[in-house]
Amino acid sequence: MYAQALEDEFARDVRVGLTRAGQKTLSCRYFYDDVGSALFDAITCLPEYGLTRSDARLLRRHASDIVARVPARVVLAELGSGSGAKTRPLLEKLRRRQDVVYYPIDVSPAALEHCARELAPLATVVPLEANYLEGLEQVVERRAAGETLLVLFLGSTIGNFEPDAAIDFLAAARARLAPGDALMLGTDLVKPREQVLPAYDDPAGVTAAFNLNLLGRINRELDADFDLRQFQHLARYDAEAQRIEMHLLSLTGQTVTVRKADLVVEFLPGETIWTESSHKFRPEQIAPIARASGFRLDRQWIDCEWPFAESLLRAE
Ligand code: AVJ
Repeated sequence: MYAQALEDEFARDVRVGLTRAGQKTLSCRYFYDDVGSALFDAITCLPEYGLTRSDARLLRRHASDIVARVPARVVLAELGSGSGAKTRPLLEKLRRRQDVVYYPIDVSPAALEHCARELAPLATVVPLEANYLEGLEQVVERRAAGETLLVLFLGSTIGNFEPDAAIDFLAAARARLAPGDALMLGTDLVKPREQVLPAYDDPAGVTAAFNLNLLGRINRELDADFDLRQFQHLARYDAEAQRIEMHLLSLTGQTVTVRKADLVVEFLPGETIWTESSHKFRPEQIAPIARASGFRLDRQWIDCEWPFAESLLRAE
């Protein structure tokens, strides 16, 4: 999509989210500009945020096992590859068996460049700058006869979707695949509140900066005048809904103008903007999600240090 169309879409989403009756919202999709991506990388290094290390540990530990479960002549695609660091052990194992083609799919050109540079020695890297489903379509178009696809969807990004939307998304991915193709789904698991909450409310304030940067991005890209010092990061855990919620709390009554969204918006003191939900899963919830979206759960690997699951789903 062209830059202008992307900006229009951003402006539209901001207008809709901030004029909604009741709870104001902004989409977590917009966290990841250059500043936000750098802050997310910093989050993954925090001692409180075990998620990324757990994901990487599972893929490292079980790389041989995973590779043994996918047929020869597999092609790898990754939805939201970022720098591709977690994928390296899989490529290392696979290349002993076959030449590997790897399609990282990401909306960030910087991430794709980083990923291509890191992994080019291990595989033929074909970066696709696209959203997940568009990118997947491009991969499928390039598939040769006899090739199987292994799609990686790691990092518990699926947890950002509402439960129904998660199934819709996986079904849409499944619709682009053929029977026998596979999807590796990384999901953060339910864990004690004392373990999960600090991961989203770290004492150094990195997650707070990540959350507040969304307002900074709106200022920069949509010519707005949010005073970031008048908002506060808030993370809460809803155990029943199995999700972390992140909000931005308005510290005073204030009026904000977003010029490129034709918007003037009032905040009451104590009012919040809901910016992200991060759903957590129980291991036994994955098989029904897989079935509801046209897959079968083939195998699951779990890390107990930071409860997290990799689930290999097979397209039926
Ligand atoms: C990249 C979506 C997995 O939900 O844990 C990190 C994003 N938000 N800290 C998550 C995030 C706050 C992250 N995901």
